[in-house]
Parts: sequence; structure tokens; C-alpha cells
Amino acid sequence: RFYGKKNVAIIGSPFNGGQARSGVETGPLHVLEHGLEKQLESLNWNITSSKNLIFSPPESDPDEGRLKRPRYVSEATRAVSSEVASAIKSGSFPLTIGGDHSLAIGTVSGVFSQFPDACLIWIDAHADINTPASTPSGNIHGCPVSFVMGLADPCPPQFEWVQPLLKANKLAYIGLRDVDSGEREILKKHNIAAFSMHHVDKFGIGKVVEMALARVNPDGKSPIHLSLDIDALDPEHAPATGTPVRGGLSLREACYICEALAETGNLVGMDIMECNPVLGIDERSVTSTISAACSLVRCAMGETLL
Ligand code: 4U7
Ligand code: MN
Ligand code: MN
Ligand code: MN
Repeated sequence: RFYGKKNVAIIGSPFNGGQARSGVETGPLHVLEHGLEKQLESLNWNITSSKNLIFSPPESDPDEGRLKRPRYVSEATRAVSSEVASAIKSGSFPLTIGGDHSLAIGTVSGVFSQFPDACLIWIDAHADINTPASTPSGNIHGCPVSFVMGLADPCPPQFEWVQPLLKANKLAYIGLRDVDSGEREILKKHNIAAFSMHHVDKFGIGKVVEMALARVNPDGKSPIHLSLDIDALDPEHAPATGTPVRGGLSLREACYICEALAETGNLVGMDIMECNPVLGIDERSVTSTISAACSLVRCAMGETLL
């Protein structure tokens, strides 16, 4: 339709129900106000749609076991899943801007419904693979990966719509440094490719990305979805987030990951999650967080240094 241009659907998802701190729902607006749309247009993207979804909590939403706000999270992520799937069906790259990381239940479900052989690269300080049984907090933003893998057993009734589309050999993590003991067991049991900050220090980011891709995409043919939690970055570069953990990726290391994934030519979707401008201690810390998020999106979507 637009010769030479690539299509992107921006799915603003101002959702905070997967965790307890308010403010993360203002992330999408801040990212857009930073000028992301213009930046993508100058990278030759055609913005086919730019929505800001509206979520409203149900009147009553009692805990399901340990899980907090299960109905709210289920409804929101179901809506996101259908937005992501229709973006792909109409030929657009779904870029989902959160919002908390429970939203990835929706983005991963939507992408994998259209690309069943896709792989998932998860950039985060946390593994977000707690099950309803293992979650220490009950916050569903710490659980999305277990839901899309079907590890929640039994599946909470609110999430029965979620298909177990992600296989363990199609998932790789980079940036981990705060993994709960139950999560460690799951990672080991399923032999999931998990590269922590220790591996980044030991091998360097270039080698780590190469090893991650070799594990999940050995023939180089799989479509790739990138789910990026801004707390993967060291809090020095992205302080305004709900669960910061020191000792993280430098801005360049995170940009490198995004550039390398863009270079594969196989990226089919991206999430940028967990920016919480309300938690910035001053204007500068908010701006650095939001501008880092925009940089990472641009790098994944084709910006190069030379
Ligand atoms: B995020 C945690 F216990 N693992 O489950 C949990 F440490 O999306 C944190 O990566 C989860 O920010 C962090 O609550 C979720 C906790
Ligand atoms: Mn995290
Ligand atoms: Mn996360
Ligand atoms: Mn977080």
C-alpha cells in the first residue's frame, strides 16, 4: 500500500492492574508525548493506527488464590490480545506500550495466535514466570510467561481463554538479576534459555544475543516477538519504574539487543512496558526513563548508528 514503508499499529495500553503502584498507566502518554510517532515516521514507518485503549476495573474482583485483580487483568489482556492479532492480520507491526507487564499475556497470545512458530525474547530484570502457586506477591505482572506457557496448573478460571502457545524452547531471557526461587526451578526444569547479568558480564552483550538467538531460533527462520521491561535497564538509566533492581543493562547494551534483533529482519512485534513516570524523583529521572524507552523502540525498529 505504501511502497517502501513498513506499517506499525501503536497500541497504547494504560493498564496498572497487574501490580500495586499507580502511575504505570501514564506510561503510554509520556512515551507518545516524547515524540515517538514522529521518530518512527522518520524511520520510514507508516502508522496505520495509534490507539489508547481504555480499561475499567470490574466492580468486584476478589483474589483468586494469591492472584490479585484476576478479572481486571484477564479482561485487559484479552482486549490487548485481540488488538495485537488484528494489527498483524491487517499487515501491521504491533507495538504495545504499557502499562504493567501483565499486558504481555495479551501481546504474546496475540502474536502467537498469528505466528505459531514464533519465539519470544524477554528483556527484564525479572523472569515474570511465577505461577499462581509460586507468586510471592500475587501481582500478575510477575506471572505473564507462566500463563502463556500453560504452566498455571490448574489454570485460574478467569484465564481459561489463554492458550498455551509458547513452548519452553522458544523463550529466551536477557538481563535477569532478580529471580524468585520458584522461578529458578521452572527455568531449570524446562531448560529455558536464561541469560542473567552474570552472563552479560562474562561474555559481553554481543555474544549473549548470539547465544540467545541460537537457542530459540537455530535456523534463523522464526518470527521474533520482543517483550521489553524498562527495568531491565540499570536504574541509573531508567529510574522511573515500579520494581527497579540495581546492576542492570547499560543503555547501550539494551540498545544493542534491540539493534541485533532488528538486524535479523524477523521481528514481528514489540512491547515496551513498566515505565512509571509518577515514580520519578524529579523531572530528569522521568525524562531519562521515557527517552530510554523511545530509544529502545527506535533501535528495534530500524534505527542504526551509522
Ligand atoms: B516485572 C516478583 F517477587 N518476582 O513476582 C513478583 F520479586 O514485570 C517481581 O518484571 C515481579 O516488573 C516483577 O512479584 C514484575 C517479586
Ligand atoms: Mn521487571
Ligand atoms: Mn517484567
Ligand atoms: Mn517492574
